[in-house]
Amino acid sequence: MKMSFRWYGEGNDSVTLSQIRQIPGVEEIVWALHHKQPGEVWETDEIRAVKEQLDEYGFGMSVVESVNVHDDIKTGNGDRDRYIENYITTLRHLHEFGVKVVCYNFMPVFDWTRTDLFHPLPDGSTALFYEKDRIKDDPMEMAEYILTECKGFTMPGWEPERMAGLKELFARYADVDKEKLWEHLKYFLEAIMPVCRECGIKMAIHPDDPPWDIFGLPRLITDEAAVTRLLTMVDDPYNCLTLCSGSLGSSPKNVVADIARRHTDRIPFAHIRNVHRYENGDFTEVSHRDRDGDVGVLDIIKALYDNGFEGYIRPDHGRHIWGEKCRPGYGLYDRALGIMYILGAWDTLDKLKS
Ligand code: DNO
Repeated sequence: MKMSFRWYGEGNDSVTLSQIRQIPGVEEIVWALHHKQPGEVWETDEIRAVKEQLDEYGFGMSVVESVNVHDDIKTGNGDRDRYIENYITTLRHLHEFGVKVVCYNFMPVFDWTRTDLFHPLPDGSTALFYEKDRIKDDPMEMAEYILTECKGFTMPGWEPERMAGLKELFARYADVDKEKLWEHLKYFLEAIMPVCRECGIKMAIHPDDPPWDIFGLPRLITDEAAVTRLLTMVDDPYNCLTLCSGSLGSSPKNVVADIARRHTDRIPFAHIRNVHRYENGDFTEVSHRDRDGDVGVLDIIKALYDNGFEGYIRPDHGRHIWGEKCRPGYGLYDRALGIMYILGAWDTLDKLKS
């Protein structure tokens, strides 16, 4: 297992590489070119600039999160073949710099969705929160809230340029039902797999977050059956899953440790975080500690460990603690605590084995 940490890039993150270097055990930075729009080619000089920054601190750059998929590919129309060609060119460029895993998503219109980015917790910290009933309302209102709350930091999937065209985007998905979306995902994966094989890059889809349909938009990667469908529909070792404990674990029907155990060989990357679920379907994010939430953090770590997981792990969203001002969910302090928790569990399992 290799421990990693997500970083949004110079000038685009409240956390610095020198701070990350002081967290024990971090070997890799999970990165992206966040200024790129979906469908644009990532040029080698842009990738090289990131490499030079990471080299200075001795970090690897094996995992990219995300190379976003253009809406024409998801809706299966317009210029999808041209955008797939661009995606392939980006994969080839990433390969030149040793990238091994690309985490991406196939969620229509929105990436992850929450209704409150700074929800107070009883311990005085704040965390991301999802209130089911608010998602029935107007998506425009939600987009405006997210953009205001992000205060200058662009959230992946919620870029102001995309949100400005939200109505048109919704219209483009009007006739894309779940089955069509599956077909479009298959088309995309089949088109890129030969290049992934050639370049040794695993495409690790991120589960839909939350794992159910929102605002009438279909969502695919929501449970064990969907994961199995994805992995068998394009049965290629380079077609993989990012195991996101919090995304899958916010639905009570998912036992994430079982999914981890069954599919370890197709999981090159894991996001570990914890969620407390309420009876009515709301959920709040909590600390990484197993007993603070409901996703079964320790069972998940043990499942991966027992199956000889050799991929990358990163702590996922943390709470905002000690007054830290940061991107929602992506501060330094609670994610660093998360790393120590995950490494504590992993090292203990190692010790018990020897
Ligand atoms: C949320 C993240 C997601 C993820 C994308 C991958 O915090 O886990 O935004 O990066 O869905 O494309």
